[in-house]
Amino acid sequence: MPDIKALAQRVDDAARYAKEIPQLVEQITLADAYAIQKESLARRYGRGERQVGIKMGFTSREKMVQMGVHDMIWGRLTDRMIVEDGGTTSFKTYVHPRIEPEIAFLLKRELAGTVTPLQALSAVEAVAPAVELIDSRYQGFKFSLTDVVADNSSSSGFVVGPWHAPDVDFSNLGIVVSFNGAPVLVGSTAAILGHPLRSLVAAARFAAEAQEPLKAGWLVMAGGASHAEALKPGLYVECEVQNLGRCSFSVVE
Ligand code: OOG
Ligand code: MG
Repeated sequence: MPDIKALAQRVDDAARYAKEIPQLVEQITLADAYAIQKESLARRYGRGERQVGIKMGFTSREKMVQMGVHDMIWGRLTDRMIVEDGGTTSFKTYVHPRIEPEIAFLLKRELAGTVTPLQALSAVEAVAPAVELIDSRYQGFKFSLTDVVADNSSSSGFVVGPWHAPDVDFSNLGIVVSFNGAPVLVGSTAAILGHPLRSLVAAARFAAEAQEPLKAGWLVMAGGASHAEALKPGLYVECEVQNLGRCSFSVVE
C-alpha cells in the first residue's frame, strides 16, 4: 500500500517551496492519486487556505497531445492561487509555470451527479474569460496520469476577467493570448470538448464521484482551449475572448 500521507507531503512541499521533484516511482492507482491530491490539499487548508472551486484538465485535444495524457482530470483551487486581473505574480514562486486560455464558470447553486448541459447551465451564475497558470512540480514538466493527479493536476494560479450573465453564447468564441502585445496563442472555446459546458457536466460527475458536490459561489475552470505556453519574468500576458473581454497579468522576478 502506498503511503498516501508521505506522498501528499512530497507533492505539497514541492508546490509550497517551488522545488521540483522526480516523477513518482511508487506504484499507485488513479484512486490513490486522487487520495494523495486530497491529502495534500488538507495540508493547505491546515495552513489557512480555503477551497474556491475546481479546475478541469485535458478537456481539449491540443492539451492531451501536448502532454501525452488522454483522460480528463480535475484538481482543487484555493484562494492562495488567485492572481488579480491586471495584477502581478512572482516567477520565483513557481517551478516552470505555463499559461493556458480557459473559460471560468461561477456557480449559483450546488451541482453534482449526472446532469444535462442545460441543467449544468442552470447552476451557472456567470461566465468569464480566464487564464490558468499551471506548474507541474515534476522535473521537465513530464508526468503520467497518476503523477499529475497526485500533484493537484498542476494547479498553481488563475486569473479571471469580467463576469457575464450566462445567456451569451460561449460555445465557439475566438481566443487570442498575447505576450507583451504579440499574439502567441489563438484558439476557440469550442476546442473545450466542443462546448465548454460539457466540461461543467464532467465536473459535476467527478464531484459526485468524489462525494464533494460543487458549491454555490465556487469557480469551475473549464480546461485549456489550446496547448500551454511557458512564462518568464518580464512578460505582460493578456487573454482576450471574443464577446467576453479580456484578463491580464504581469510576471515579475
Ligand atoms: C495538467 C493540467 C491540465 C488543462 O487545462 O488541460 C490542465 C498539465 O498540463 O500540467 O490544466
Ligand atoms: Mg488548465
